[in-house]
Parts: sequence; C-alpha cells; structure tokens
Amino acid sequence: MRFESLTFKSIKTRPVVLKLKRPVAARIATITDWPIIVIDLQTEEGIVGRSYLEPYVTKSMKYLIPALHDFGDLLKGRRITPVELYDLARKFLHFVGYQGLSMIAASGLDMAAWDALAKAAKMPLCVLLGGSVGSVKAYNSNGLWLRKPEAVADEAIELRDEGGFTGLKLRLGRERAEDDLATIKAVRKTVGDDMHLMVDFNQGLNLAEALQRCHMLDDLGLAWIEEPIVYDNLDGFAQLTAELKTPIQIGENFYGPRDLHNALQRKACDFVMPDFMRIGGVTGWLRAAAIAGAAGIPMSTHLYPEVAAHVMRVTETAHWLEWQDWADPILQKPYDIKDGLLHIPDAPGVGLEWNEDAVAANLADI
Ligand code: SMN
Ligand code: MG
Repeated sequence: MRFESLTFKSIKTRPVVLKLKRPVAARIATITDWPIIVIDLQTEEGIVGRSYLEPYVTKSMKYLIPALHDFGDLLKGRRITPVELYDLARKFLHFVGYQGLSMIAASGLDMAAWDALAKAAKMPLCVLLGGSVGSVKAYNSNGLWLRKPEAVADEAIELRDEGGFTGLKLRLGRERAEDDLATIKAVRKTVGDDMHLMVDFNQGLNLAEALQRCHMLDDLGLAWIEEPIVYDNLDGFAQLTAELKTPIQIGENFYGPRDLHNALQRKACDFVMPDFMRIGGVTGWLRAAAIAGAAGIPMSTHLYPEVAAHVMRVTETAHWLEWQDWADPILQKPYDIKDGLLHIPDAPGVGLEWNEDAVAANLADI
C-alpha cells in the first residue's frame, strides 16, 4: 500500500470522564470531572488514527459525538488527506457557524487523520511534517489553582519535581489582589529565582480590575500574564498589551487561525497559545503557526501535549509546551518528561494508544 492511498472507513467515539487529581478551581469555573472524547478513525487498510477531545463540559459530548459521526458518513471512502478532509468537514457545518462545536469536532477529526497518515507512512508525525524527533521545552500546568498561598507553594515543589520543570503556571483571580500577590511571593520563595512563572486569570477580571491588578504584578518578572479579561475583548487586550511590561498571553480561545490573525492585527497580545480543539487540530495549528512566525510572535501550546510536542518541532516561533497529564490515565504509554523537556516517542504517528481497560472503566453515561 502506498501510504497516500489510505482510505477513510468510519469514526468510533467513546465518551470518558476522569476524576481530576487536582480539581480545577479557577475564577470562572470549578471542574472535578474531566470529559474526554476518545476518537478512533478507522481505515479500510486497518490503520487506526487516534485523537481525543477535552471539551470541559461533560454534557457537551452529547452534541459533539453526533457531529463526529456525521463527518464519518460524509468522508467514507475518501483518501486520508488531512487538509482536504478538514476543509470538507468545516464546509459541511458552515451553515451553523465555523466556530464553537463545528470547529471542535473538525479539530478532533483532523488530529486523528494526521495520526493515521503518519502511521501509514511509518513516521512520527513531526517527521512527516518535515521535522525531527526530539524534545520540547514544557512548563507544568497540572495545578496551582486558587488555594491558600502556603498550599500553592508546597504544590509548586511537587509540580517542579514531576519532571524537573523549569516553568510553572499559577492561577490568579482571588477576591483580593493582595492574596494573589502573596501567593506569587510564596511560590517564588520556595522555587527560587530561576523558575519561569506564568500566571493565568482565566478571563476573571473586568478591564478596570485587570488594568489595576496587572500593574501590581508588572515588576515581578513573570513570564506572562494570561487572559486577564474575557477572551473576545480584543480592544481591552490591546490596551493591556500597550500598558504593561509583562507579556500578555492569549489564544486558548482562538477558533481557527483567523482569530489569531485578528488578534495580532489588533496588537492584542505579545504571545499566543492556541488550543488544538479550537485552532483546528494539526491543520489549523500549521496555518496559525505561519501567521505567528511571520509576525515574530512566540507561540505556546494549550492542552493536548502529545500532538503539541510534534507540531512544536516544526513551529517557527515555538515557545513553551503546556504540560498537563489529565489524559494519562487512559493512555498506554504517557510521554517521558525529564529536565523540563517532553520527549517524543520514536514511533509512527502521534504515539497515542489507549489503555482499553481504563477507557472501559471510565465510560460516561451522557
Ligand atoms: C485551563 C485549562 C484547563 C482547564 C481550565 C483552565 C487554563 C490553562 O486556562 O491555560 O491551562
Ligand atoms: Mg489559560
């Protein structure tokens, strides 16, 4: 078989919910149960492309899974040409909008299609994309939610030691700005001056609060301040970016490369960090990375560390990979992390194989 003639057969999906080891306690949401749609793209030749989606809201799997199955009907018998399949999937749902659920479903399909193609080519995805197998610099984003300063400082040591990390992300947006400040100071004291500290307000402030509170943090040497205000207020982000010395980071809520382009045109941030289920999977990422590269804007990843590691190897302005191990319980072999570097396995595709027992044990009733 020539790998280019791989043929689409069907899509199998399974909704899973996992208990988070360190529940999300952010300004805008508390999440204890983490939904994951496990996707298997089956081909006539027997190769299976794998991906997953993490849509935050368990009930949303009810709407996303049928869309994925409709893609399955639409694409049956076609060659696995990920860019073309992505465009077909997007056009199929364009009457209900290019963003939101349509984009999330298309992204899940796209990541599985790239995995299948790379497996058929017997290459790790990063090699198929023209790069090489290697390591990617990662920060640990597994915790540091809105808890007491001492608890967060203790957890920072734990998270650093999960893989010799040189960067950690704290969540901010406590009722009192002083408590956020005390938390950053407590963490800095325990992890030392060399640790890169990112902070994320999870869209929790209004613009007036954000201006005041970000200025209070502006001399702490933070690596970035992420999403202080609601994600689509680009004028507000432009004002924050212009006023602050600390880089402003946004992007986990970009729906497709055009959102990234708009944000850069409006000078709404210093850094970008697209999420794979919103930017359009691998295809959307590659298109977005070209725009960020041309603009000279550092690009980090959001969630999906396995696929993220591959595309970061071919991203011109690759910055930090966000490490989150929340899908690990359903993986046969989570990626290795050492000295703050994520190591891509030298295996065909993305390197995702399911732990079928764990998937079966955590199937969700939706
Ligand atoms: C985040 C990720 C996952 C759940 C809640 C919040 C966060 C991040 O915005 O950037 O990691
Ligand atoms: Mg964030």
